[in-house]
Amino acid sequence: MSRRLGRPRMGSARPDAWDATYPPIGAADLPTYAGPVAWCRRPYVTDVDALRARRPDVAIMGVPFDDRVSNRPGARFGPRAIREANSTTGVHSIALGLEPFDVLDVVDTGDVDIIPAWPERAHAVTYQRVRDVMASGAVPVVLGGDHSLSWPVVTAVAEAVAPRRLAMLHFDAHADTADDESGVRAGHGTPMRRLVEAGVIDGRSLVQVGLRGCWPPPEVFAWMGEQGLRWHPMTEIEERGVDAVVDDAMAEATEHADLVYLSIDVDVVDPGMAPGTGTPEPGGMLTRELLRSVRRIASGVDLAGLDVMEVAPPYDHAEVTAMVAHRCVFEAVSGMAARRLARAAASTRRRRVPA
Ligand SMILES: [Mn+2]
Repeated sequence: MSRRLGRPRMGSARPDAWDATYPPIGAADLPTYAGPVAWCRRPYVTDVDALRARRPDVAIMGVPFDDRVSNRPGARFGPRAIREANSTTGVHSIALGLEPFDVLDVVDTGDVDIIPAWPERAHAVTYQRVRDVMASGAVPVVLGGDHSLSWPVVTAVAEAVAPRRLAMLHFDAHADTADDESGVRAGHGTPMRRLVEAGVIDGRSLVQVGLRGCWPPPEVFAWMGEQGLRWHPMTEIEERGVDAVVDDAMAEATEHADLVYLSIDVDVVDPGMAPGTGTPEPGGMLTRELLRSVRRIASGVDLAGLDVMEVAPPYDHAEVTAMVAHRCVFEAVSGMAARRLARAAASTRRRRVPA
C-alpha cells in the first residue's frame, strides 16, 4: 500500500497541536466510503469528446432505470449501490495475480440521463450512449437497471463491432425470451427474444446458463430450440459442475461468432446470497461460482461488452447483492487484463522465434 500517513510536526506552539501540518492524503487513498462515487474509484469521464481523446480500454456506465420490470421494482437504484459496494481500496486480483488497472485504462462514464416513467426515451438514450462510448474504442460495462436494457445495449454493441459477429453468454434464472409480457414487447422478460428476432444475435450464438424455477413454459423452450439457442439449466451445473458447463457454453458461443457479449442477471445467484433483486428464484449459483465463471470467460474469450442487471437495493441486506455485482465487474476487468497480458506475452514469444 502506497499510503503515507501524515505525522504532526514536533515542537508544536499549541498545547492541542492543531497547528500541525499534515500532508494531504490524496483522493486515491481516501477510505472507500469518502469522496466521489465512481466504480473502483476510477476517473469519472462523462464527456464524449474527452472519452474519444482518452481512448480508454473499458468504460463503466450506469443505467438507473427499472420502468420495464414485471414484478418488484428497485433496480433503478442499482448503479449507485454497485459503485458504493466496495469496502477495500485494494485493486490486486489475488485470483489472477495482477493489478488490472496497471494493464487496462478503465474509466467510469457516469449514468445515462434517464427520465423516470419514460421508458421509450430511456431505451433510446441508452442505445445512443453506448454507441457514443464505443466510438472511443472502449468496451462498455453496463450497471443496471432492469434487463430490458440489454435490448438497446446489445443492439448498439453489435452495430459497433459489425461486421464481426457477436455472440451472447447470458447468466440468468430466467431465459428472458418471452414474445411479450401481457402485450408488452419491451419488458425485462423479452430482450433476448427481440435480439434474436432482429438478427442482432444469431440464435445459435445465444447461450444461457443458470435457468431454473418455473419459467419459461414448454412453448417458449420450443421457440428457443427452433432458433438454435443452447441453454444450461441449474440442474446441469449441479450434476456436472460449473467449470464443465461454462467450458461448453464458451465453446458454443464462439462457434459461429467472433466476439462475446456477457449479460449477467444477478438473479442467477441464489437469493440466499443475492436477495436484492426483483424476481428472485431459489436454488441458484453460489457467488463464488459466478465470480469464477466471469473470470474464466473474460480471460478465455474476446469480450465486446458486458452488463450486470437487476440489482434492486431495496430488497438487499448488508449490500451483499451489490457486492456480488461490483465483484462481477472487477472479475471481468481482471480477466480482460489477463487476456491482454497473455496476448502480449505470446506475441513476444513469436517475435523471438528465429526466422
Ligand atoms: Mn433477466
